[in-house]
Amino acid sequence: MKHAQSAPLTLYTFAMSHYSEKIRWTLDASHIAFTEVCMTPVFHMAPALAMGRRGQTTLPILKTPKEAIQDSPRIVDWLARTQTTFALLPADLATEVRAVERRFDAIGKDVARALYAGGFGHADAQIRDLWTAHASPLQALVVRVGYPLIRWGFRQKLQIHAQRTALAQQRINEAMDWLEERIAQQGPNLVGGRFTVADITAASLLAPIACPDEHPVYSAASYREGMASAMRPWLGRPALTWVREVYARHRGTVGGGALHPTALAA
Ligand SMILES: N[C@@H](CCC(=O)N[C@@H](CS)C(=O)NCC(=O)O)C(=O)O
Repeated sequence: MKHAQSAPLTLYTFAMSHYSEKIRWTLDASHIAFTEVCMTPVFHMAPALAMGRRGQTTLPILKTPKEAIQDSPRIVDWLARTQTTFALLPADLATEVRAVERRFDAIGKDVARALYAGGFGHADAQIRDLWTAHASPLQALVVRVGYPLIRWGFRQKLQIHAQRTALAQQRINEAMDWLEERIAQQGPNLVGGRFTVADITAASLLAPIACPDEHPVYSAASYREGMASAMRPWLGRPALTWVREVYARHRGTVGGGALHPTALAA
């Protein structure tokens, strides 16, 4: 049975994660109150495993009074099932919306891969700052001292090497090609002339490259400068203009209460 939001929800995220932004935005756009807990890489693993109970360490995780839901499409399922104010997955468009959601979820790791591949080495200071922006003093010390090792771990996990990074670029290009063709045919909403989870997913997953002004992390000067060379292959793409326009039109206030843009703006 659907019910209006009454009990508190907690969203566990990384501030800079595009999958986290997808759910943060979905909650904001649905006027569902939540508290955000921004986690620190490495230190997120044990809590994510314990909460998710799926043998996975990914964020976002949405904690409700009854359960913890890991994986953004599963969170969307839960919102659709339970929340009366959730109107971003109209029944008559659901199949198509979910297909577009899957299409852009599928390039999330490629976006991370491409950005870290370009950022590691010459934007390490910015990446260290991002990884420690919400850390306790002890966590920050561990991440700063252990940065070379953690970076190595990221390289292994995301398979950051020339061949895989080239494939990531190609897959991002294909997603942008699809998006540009779609908006040329259908106008600014990707499905059914309405703002849906399809638009939120595509815009969120490409936001780390589009750097919309409304996003507290991607709008920071240090982020934009640090990632500039990694983002260069897509400079001027209409798909990124679309992302910025969707943010300007629909993003509104960023909720959750845990993002501290000033900490990242230097
Ligand atoms: N399928 C997942 C993917 C989420 C994901 O890959 N999250 C990344 C951050 S952008 C993450 O948590 N990485 C750390 C880890 O895997 O331990 C979803 O849609 O929520």
